[in-house]
Amino acid sequence: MTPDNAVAVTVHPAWLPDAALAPLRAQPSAVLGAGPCLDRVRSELRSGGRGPAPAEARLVVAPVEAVASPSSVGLDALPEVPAGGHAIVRTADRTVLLGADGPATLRGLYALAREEAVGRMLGRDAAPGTTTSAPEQPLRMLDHWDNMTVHPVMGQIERGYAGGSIFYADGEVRADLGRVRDYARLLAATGVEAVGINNVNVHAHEARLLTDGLGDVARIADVFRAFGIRIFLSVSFGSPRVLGGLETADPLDPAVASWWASTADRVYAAVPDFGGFLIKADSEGQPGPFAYGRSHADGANMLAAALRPHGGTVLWRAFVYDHHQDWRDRTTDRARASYDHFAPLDGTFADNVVLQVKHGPMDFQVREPLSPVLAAMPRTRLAIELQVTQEYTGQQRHVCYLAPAWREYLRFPLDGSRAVASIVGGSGASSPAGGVAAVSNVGDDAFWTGHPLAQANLYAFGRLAWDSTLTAEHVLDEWIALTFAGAGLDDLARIRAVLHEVMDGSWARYEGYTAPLGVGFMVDPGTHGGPSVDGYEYSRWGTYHFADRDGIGVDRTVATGTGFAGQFPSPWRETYESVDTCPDELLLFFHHVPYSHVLRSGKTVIQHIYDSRAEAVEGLDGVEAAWDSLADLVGGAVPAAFDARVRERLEVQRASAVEWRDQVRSYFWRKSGVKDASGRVVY
Ligand code: GCV
Repeated sequence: MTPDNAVAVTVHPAWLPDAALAPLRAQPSAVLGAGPCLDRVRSELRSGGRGPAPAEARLVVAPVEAVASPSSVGLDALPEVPAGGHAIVRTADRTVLLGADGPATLRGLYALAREEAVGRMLGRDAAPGTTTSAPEQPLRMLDHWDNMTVHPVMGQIERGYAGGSIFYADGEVRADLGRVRDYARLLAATGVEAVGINNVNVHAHEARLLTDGLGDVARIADVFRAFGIRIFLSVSFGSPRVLGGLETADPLDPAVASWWASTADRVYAAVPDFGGFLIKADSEGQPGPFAYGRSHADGANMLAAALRPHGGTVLWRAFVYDHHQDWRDRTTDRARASYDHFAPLDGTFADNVVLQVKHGPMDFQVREPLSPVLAAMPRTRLAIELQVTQEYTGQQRHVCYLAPAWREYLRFPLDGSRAVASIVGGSGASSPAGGVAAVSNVGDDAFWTGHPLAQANLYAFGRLAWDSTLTAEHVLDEWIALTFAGAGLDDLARIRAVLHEVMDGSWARYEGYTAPLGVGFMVDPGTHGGPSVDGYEYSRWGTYHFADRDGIGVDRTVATGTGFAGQFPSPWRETYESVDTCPDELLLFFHHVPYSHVLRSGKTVIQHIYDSRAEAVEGLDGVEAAWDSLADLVGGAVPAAFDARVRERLEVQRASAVEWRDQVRSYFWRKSGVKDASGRVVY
């Protein structure tokens, strides 16, 4: 019989190969408690019921409520188990893992496997004693921009770079949800607890998941439930018209509210632990309350009322802006839009509404300031939205390990004192809790993420949502230790060194050869791949760099520009307002400066543009050489297919990076007429 967590041979096991669970499976274990997640614990441990009594087992795993007394699990006293988390007690002869509930116990089991793997890699034995772990964020969610059908422009997964959807094929929910089960398992091991299963751009066919498709939605929910993960549906605000035959979707119309209430009743009849609705309204063509002269709070609260009897949540996206701008009009600033729409609504959203705010004010660029909305709504539950799928960060063809970026965002003291992680997590002050959401990077590709190394981003998202104080390097160590758990220690040490060399600096490197100093975009408006320096310059989307013969950048100051800098609380509004204090990496986001402007690094803007594009590409030599140095491990510790895919992508990355370098350097030479002082070739 095939073990029920086995993956097809062609699918890479990512961070849960058998070898990662082997040390736990080798110990005589006892599992207490009942429920789908405890069944999963038993199946992970291969404990078929004939194991030792709990008091004699080497490993005891249980939700705390299932433990009758400390002595029944061989302990003198039971530890405090934090809400949503777990405690691990290690004595000389046993390990006892206690979870707050079934899902937390399962997550704890994966945490134990992780600790074993990292300890093995680093040669560190776990010390006796008690450790506890609790999630920093209540909401830890991955959003899928998956369509059921293949969209003529966007493909099946909007901004997806890893093949088709694991949920849908040929316009239907897949009959075989085996990949979904394996995915749920991977997510549970990172701490993710919620998944949005369809694109926020809700097309006509997918809209029906909410009604006709509920049986299939329930099948997906069943798969995730076994891993302690709730599901959400993206819904169209226009559903009462599109699906319900009403003439309006006006949130204040009683017939509309009643349609949503009875629809929610049917959803919960099919999926009792359904998470709620994720909604993109009045954004990029999606319907919303503005059409009826209503506010976003009116819209969100009406949906919240429909979900409230069932304990559901509305995740309302704050990504609202005018995408029909005129490039000639310098007064409209897309960066301002989200704050202008939402900050005045603080305190008016129902308590089962979470406002989901992209990390930056624009759109997941490789460098943006934090969104000031995150500091402007202390009486609203907020979630920061990150992007694991690499829409603007190399499309899973370039190595771009994003944990350093996410950690920077989550630890940034945006309201002057508290880190963003605390603001959204609701700790340390009166703000109510929201959490962290991100757009997934997974498809039906054999490596899940197209680029095998992009798996580390998916892993890191869950881990940083759990604990944003973890360093990016540590999270990478965890991913390496688990993913290569089957490697001998010497090989593992080499793999570890190489992957740090390839990945630690990859976000900075990607930024180095693409759009400079926070100015953003410079990509093709359709695919969002680059380079296309003027791709958006005369478009309607509000994303401009304003380069001319004298200078570049967007004046977003209060004094002379769009005023966006003034949306930040102190000290950031002053920091960004002044060209003297604005960090170099954000200079062109906030200021239009001459090419001769001297950065705090001591270089002029133009020389920085020239040098950093070239140096970033030169940095790829080291990356490629590092990967090459593992050649003798290929077919052994490094699977041949993994190596082949990485090599293929490194080649594509180099070609693309060279194109970025040469086009950006040539563009600015032609605009400015200023020579590159380094003497490198400019075309
Ligand atoms: C799902 C960007 C992307 C769109 C995406 C949108 C969003 O604009 O390019 O594909 O739509 O963000 O976040 O809603």
